[in-house]
Amino acid sequence: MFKFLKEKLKEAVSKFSKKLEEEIDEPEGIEKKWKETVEIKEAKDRELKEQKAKERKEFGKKLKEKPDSEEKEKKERASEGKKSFFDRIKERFSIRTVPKEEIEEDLEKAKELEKEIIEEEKIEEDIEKAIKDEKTRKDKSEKGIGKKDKEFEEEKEREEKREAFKEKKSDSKKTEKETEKIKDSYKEKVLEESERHLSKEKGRIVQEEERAESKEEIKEKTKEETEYETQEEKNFRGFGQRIKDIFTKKELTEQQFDKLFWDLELALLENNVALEVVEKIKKDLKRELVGRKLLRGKISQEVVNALDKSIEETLSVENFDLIKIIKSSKERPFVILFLGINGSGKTTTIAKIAYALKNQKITSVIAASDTFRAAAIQQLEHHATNLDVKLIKHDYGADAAAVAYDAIEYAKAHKIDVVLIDTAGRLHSNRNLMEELKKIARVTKPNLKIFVGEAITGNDCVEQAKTFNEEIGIDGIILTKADVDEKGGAALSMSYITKKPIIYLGTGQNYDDLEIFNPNKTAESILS
Ligand SMILES: Nc1nc2c(ncn2[C@@H]2O[C@H](COP(=O)(O)OP(=O)(O)O)[C@@H](O)[C@H]2O)c(=O)[nH]1
Ligand SMILES: [Mg+2]
Repeated sequence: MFKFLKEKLKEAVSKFSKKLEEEIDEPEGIEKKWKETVEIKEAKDRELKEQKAKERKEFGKKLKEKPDSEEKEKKERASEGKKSFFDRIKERFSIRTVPKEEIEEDLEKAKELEKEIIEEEKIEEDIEKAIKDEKTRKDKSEKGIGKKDKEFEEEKEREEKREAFKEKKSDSKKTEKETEKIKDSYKEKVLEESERHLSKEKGRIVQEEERAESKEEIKEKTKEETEYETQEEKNFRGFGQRIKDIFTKKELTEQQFDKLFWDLELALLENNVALEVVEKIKKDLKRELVGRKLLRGKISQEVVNALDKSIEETLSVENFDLIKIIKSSKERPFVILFLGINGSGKTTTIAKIAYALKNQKITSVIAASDTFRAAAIQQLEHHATNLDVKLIKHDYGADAAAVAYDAIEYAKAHKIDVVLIDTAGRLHSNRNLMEELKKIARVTKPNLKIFVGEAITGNDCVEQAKTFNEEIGIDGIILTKADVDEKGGAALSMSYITKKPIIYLGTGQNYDDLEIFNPNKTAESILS
């Protein structure tokens, strides 16, 4: 069952999905547009990267201008700050710029100078002493003349000493001047160095200020750039998504859908799916697919999902389990009337049900109400004997309703649970036979009226069920010959059109070839 429908549907769905994709996708166009978009984005990225790299390089260069031991110097500056500026300069100068030898030389000179000054003081002392001595001598000579020559010689000697001292003193003055000169140049050097240091320091401060400013500038710029970047990114993403949406998620119009649905429609019709059901499926798919943004590559799945849902709906008429209903019913005997055209499988199906009831320990009696054909009675007799089930029969041509009535009476008398009434097949267009069926129904007041139809007749079967339902009223359907029906359209359409459940599927000519019909499983098996 459903073999052809399944194959055809699969084929049609894939064809339909492919066409849908083509219709809404225009692959080349998208690819080209998408490529262009990506190229623009890549170029923009590159430009931004280069700009960033340049900024980084400049920033790095500026940073490099900083002294290596910036921290150390800062600390030094802090401690130095406590000292006076000039002292600091002097200290730096003496430490850093005057060579050791020069200082030692200066010290040596200063020592010599000191020595000379001490000596000079000593000579001055001597002179003062000599002057004093002279005075004393003069006083003495006034007192005594004999010592005159000796004193004269002494005087001469002193005179010589004085001259030598004078010479030495001028020498010493010369040295003093030189020292002064050295001292001056020393002072000059200090001043010069301090000046230089001062300007250097000033320069460094200016530089540092500049650096801080540029740092701030770069920081500001980077921030700006990042902000710009994010906005740019956002814009691009929005743009990209929009493009993608336009080309991969396109809405399918109703006209497009109608044009494309044709393959699917044909597949359904060819497989005996009733026109009404085809229309319903079309409507469902349209609702699911038209006007919705469909995603590229997911169309086939969306179509399958929509079809699956529609088919499940088509089959979803409240189902019932015959055996359970009989078991739970207090009505005894429980009367079931079987209806359907000639050769649909009523007699065979009745035998199958009697067998199933027997297996459930439910007793039954069969009413041979098909008095229209002689062979029908014999056929039932054969089954009844096989199954060891009571058969109530009248002669060929007898009143069908009377046979059914007898069967019910028999069941009542023998406490038999179920009465199964076979009827003569008749075309649904045959008025007289329909009237006879109505009479049987009136007389027997069946608990259930079951339509038996051949699955393979497809739409005909659906039409018959419709008519029987309208004329007599049916409670459920048994579809026979499902084992030879490869299309499955009737099974799909029957319940949707009659609003009656399919109770069983006849799947062969043996007594146990009767399957409970499961709508969900069927929907699954059609689309799996
Ligand atoms: N393959 C197959 N044949 C069936 C099935 N049910 C009935 N038949 C055959 O269909 C023919 C007609 O069946 P019958 O019960 O006489 O139909 P009736 O005229 O409605 O009583 C018989 O040859 C049956 O064996 C079924 O489920 N599968
Ligand atoms: Mg029959």
